[in-house]
Amino acid sequence: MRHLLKLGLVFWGALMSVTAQAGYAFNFPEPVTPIARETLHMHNLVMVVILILFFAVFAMLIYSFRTHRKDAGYKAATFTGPANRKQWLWTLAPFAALFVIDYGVFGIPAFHAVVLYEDTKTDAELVVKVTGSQWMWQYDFPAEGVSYTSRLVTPREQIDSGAAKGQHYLLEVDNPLVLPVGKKVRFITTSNDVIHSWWVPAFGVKRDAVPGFLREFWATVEKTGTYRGQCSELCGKEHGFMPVVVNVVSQEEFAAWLAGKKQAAAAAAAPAEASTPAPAAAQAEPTPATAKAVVVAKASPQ
Ligand SMILES: [Cu+2]
Repeated sequence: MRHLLKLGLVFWGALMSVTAQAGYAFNFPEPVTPIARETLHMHNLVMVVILILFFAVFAMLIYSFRTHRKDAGYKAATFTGPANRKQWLWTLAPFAALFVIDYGVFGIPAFHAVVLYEDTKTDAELVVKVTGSQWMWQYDFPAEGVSYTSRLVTPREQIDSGAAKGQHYLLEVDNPLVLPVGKKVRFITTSNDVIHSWWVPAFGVKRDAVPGFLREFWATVEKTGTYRGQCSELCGKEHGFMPVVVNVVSQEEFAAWLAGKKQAAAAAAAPAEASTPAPAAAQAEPTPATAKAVVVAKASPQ
């Protein structure tokens, strides 16, 4: 027993020193949306309750092993089911406790979190369509007529270990999604080819982008900043190369960015219209987007 205690103390000490050194490195990212906060709250609640149960059950087990030993003269009971009131109580009390914990302590907040997650429409101020493709994201602001793709920009040398890896290795894109702070954004997601999943851990939302279906989620980001995530549904050989980057900015900055995007879209459309009589010339000049796609395709390993 003394050895067991010593071993436990050593293990506990090691665990504490690791967590102390790492600070919050092992914790979840700071939640920045109501859903992320509620999810983290649920997780913490469940962890506390199951840890209490774990230690209580193990304490009882160890006590029973020690006290009811055969070499201590203990005789095993012969009954096979609850026979009197006391035994019925000991049988039903844990069942009742688990019932209350499952359906009350966990069930009510979990139900609330799910209802909150599904409420994509109430007071939504902006709609963003997110389309997954092998292997990039397309963002559309349908009401504003803005549409663009977002691709990985980490140089191939870093991926092939020919160069030192950058700070945001595999988590950097050419055109990040830009969102206004404090506004409820309704996301509609779908896919062009296989199932992808748009995931930003700090937002606490993740929903599969399924070809042929429109699925929804929402986020009200409460803090400006750059948030990074990844595709989280295995979608092919470059599944790990289609990150998500979201810049959350003030309402004014967002309006300015959106106006700039609209202007760029109008400018891109104008020469295309002018060159309609000569389509051969238009084909010969690749746009920056298609040129990049060719480079990416050539650089990817076979
Ligand atoms: Cu994907």
